[in-house]
This record gives sequence, C-alpha cells and structure tokens, in this order.
Amino acid sequence: MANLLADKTAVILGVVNKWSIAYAIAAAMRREGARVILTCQNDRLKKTVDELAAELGAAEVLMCDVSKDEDLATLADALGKYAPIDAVVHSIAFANKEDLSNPFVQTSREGFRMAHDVSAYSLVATARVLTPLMTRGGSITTLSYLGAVRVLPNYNVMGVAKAALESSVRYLAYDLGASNIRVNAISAGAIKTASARGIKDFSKMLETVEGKAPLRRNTDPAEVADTAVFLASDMGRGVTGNTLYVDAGYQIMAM
Ligand code: IMJ
Repeated sequence: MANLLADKTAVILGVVNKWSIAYAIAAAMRREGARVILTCQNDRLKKTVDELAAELGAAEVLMCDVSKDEDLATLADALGKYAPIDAVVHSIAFANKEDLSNPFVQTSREGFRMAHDVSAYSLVATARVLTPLMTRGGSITTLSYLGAVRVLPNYNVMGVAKAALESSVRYLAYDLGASNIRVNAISAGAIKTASARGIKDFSKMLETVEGKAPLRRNTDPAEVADTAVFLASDMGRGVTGNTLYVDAGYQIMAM
C-alpha cells in the first residue's frame, strides 16, 4: 500500500501504550502519509504517549480527557492550526472494573452513567467540537465490539454502551452526511490490549475464537488499523453509518 492518506491530517484519541488499537491505527496512518496528532488522557500517560508519538513521527500530543467539555474545547482550539482535519479516530472506552465482573443486573446508576459517558457520549461530544474543523469533509471512526449486539459474559454495561455507540454512529452519519463527513465503527475481534488486561478467562476466549472463526485465528491490530485507513481514505468514500466487523469472521458463526 502507498500513500492512501497523502495530504490528510488525522487526530487519534485513545493511545495509552504500544498495544493500543489506536497506536496500530496511528502507525498505519503514518505509513500512508497522513499527518497524525495524538491525544493523551492524563499526565500519568504523557511520558509513554510522548515516546510513542516520537517513534511514529506524530506532529503533536495534545492533552484531552473526553469526559470534560473544557478539555474538548481546548483540543479544538489547539487543532485550529492543523485545519482542515480530515480524519478522527475515537478508540476510547471505560467502565468500572466491578461492573465487568459482577452480574449485569447489579450495575449501579453511576456505573451505567460513567460507562455511557466515556464510551458512547464522548463520540458525540468529540464530533461536535471537531467537525467545524473538517471543512473539506472527512471521516470519523470509532471502535466497537461484538458485545454491542450479543451477550458476552462479563462485558455487561460495556455491551450496552457499545450499542449506544453504534447507534450514535448512525445518527451522527445522518447529521454529518450533508457536510460530507462519514461516521463508522469498526467492531474488532478480541485483542490483548490494556483494556483486555485482567479480564477473566480472556486467554480461553482467544482460544475459542481460534477454533471457531472462519479464518481459524484471532484478530491482528494491524488489520483493524488497515480498515481504519480504508475508512479514512477516499477509498471509503461511499461508506457511512456502518459497523464493519474486523474479527476473522467470528461474528457470522452460530456453531
Ligand atoms: C472486556 C470485558 C469483558 C469481556 C471482554 C472485554 N472481552 C473483550 C474485552 C471478551 C474482548 C475488551 N473490550 C472489547 C473492551 O471494550 C474493554 C473495555 C474496558 C475494559 C476495562 C478494564 C479495566 C477497567 N475498566 C475497563 N473499561 C472498559 O477498569
């Protein structure tokens, strides 16, 4: 592949370490010639994200906690000098740890609110502040998971939040289509990232997928990243409002 994103500027939210799906996406977008700006949630992660940004040749790392409207406003301000922005990647989710291990029925009001705020509403808020900079159209891509549409033990409130996220993708696609801004989700197969650490029986789940998926293997972050490149590129110009499964085909199987 070569230069699918030449002369494009991409903002990528959600890099925390080199195993992050957002990091694989940033690397693939750099490979295709994009100018890349990363965001970082907090000071604790800053050193790691700065190092990864340097490795990638990212233009800048900007601080942004997507649960804070002030941070999003500051981000939009700081991105002004890079406008027009062509691509935004949202690879962010959070639920309280106990809500990913207790029975779903135990989910507290605050736990439900928190998961939806960080994992679903943040896409809407990000779109609202960044689309004014996307003056030549472009693409917004978020990351989802099968738990949005099927029950996976322990995924719980995250599944409900991912369902809200995928629905938000459709409503945003409708609103922003008139500005030639496309909005899509990639539903990635299970990948060992920081967000999968400590999840009970995760390794067993990866083995199950290997045995059952049409491609007889798990999902590589690099193939999720190449799909994100496709969506951000002019090759993806006809695709909006969709959830694309990049999961070695696992999603089609019943038995
Ligand atoms: C997460 C929980 C349960 C089952 C899971 C996952 N499976 C997969 C994940 C099968 C693949 C990872 N995933 C797709 C997520 O969206 C994870 C989100 C997440 C993870 C954590 C762990 C640490 C924490 N809060 C979290 N919030 C969201 O405190």
